[in-house]
Amino acid sequence: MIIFGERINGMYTDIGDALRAKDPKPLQYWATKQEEGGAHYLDLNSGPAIPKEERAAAYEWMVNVVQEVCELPLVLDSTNYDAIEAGLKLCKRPAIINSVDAEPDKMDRVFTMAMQYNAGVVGLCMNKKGIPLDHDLRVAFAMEIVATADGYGLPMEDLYIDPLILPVNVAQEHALQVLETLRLVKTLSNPAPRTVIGLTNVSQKSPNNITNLLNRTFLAMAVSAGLDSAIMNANDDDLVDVAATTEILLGHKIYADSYLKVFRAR
Ligand code: THG
Repeated sequence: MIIFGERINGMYTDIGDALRAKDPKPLQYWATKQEEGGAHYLDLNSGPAIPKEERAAAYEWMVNVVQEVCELPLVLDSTNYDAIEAGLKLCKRPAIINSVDAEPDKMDRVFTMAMQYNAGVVGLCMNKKGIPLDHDLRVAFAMEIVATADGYGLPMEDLYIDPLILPVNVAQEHALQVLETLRLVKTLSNPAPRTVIGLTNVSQKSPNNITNLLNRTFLAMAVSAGLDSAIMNANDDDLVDVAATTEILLGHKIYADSYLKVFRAR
């Protein structure tokens, strides 16, 4: 399981305020804290905090302040590709572009950048018409992305297909379709692409007393279906423990009594 820490996102008020005030401290606090929690990558998303024309400069600033305190590689989470490219130029380690959908013009721009900067890519199972419910349509979008990535020479281990999980409180029927998509994506090519979800989406706007349970339960179900990585709360220790335990129970890692400690030391 590869953990992408989700917390440096302008939708959180402390990060949104820090982005507007150019205050590095909250970003640096969460960079270090997520690394301690078990994150392997840090997702950086300016969210709506920054107007479009200032996003490239904001991304340069975010990448620089995070890299001052933390060695983890970065996931640049934006639909503004000028902002992503500005960030990629500054990344010290190979980054991941999050994200592109199955639209040909966008894929051309993103896969060209990925090859130029040695970056990975998150490919979303949707197009300009939106997110389909049916797993067959999601998989068809995944196949277009896999074929295009392969045409550019991107290794499948650098492609992360995201079936797109939605909040269960308003889109309950999507969860099962996402699980089926994860299973089928692993049959599209050999080697198969990697898979990722924005796990916390599933519990968004559900009551506080059940959000952690939803996230932990869906993570276990999704890993069993073929999930390799998740943008998630790296500071929910029980959730990170679930991630470690799925690896043991699926036989991806060899059991030792100390497997939780081993997982966190990686
Ligand atoms: N796929 C891909 N990238 C993504 C997503 C995805 N990036 C963004 C998002 N989805 C993943 N990141 C988050 C971050 C926070 C929340 C959900 C997803 C979130 N947080 C709190 C909550 O549970 O309500 C509260 C935020 C607040 O305090 O305002 O919902 O799906 N490729």
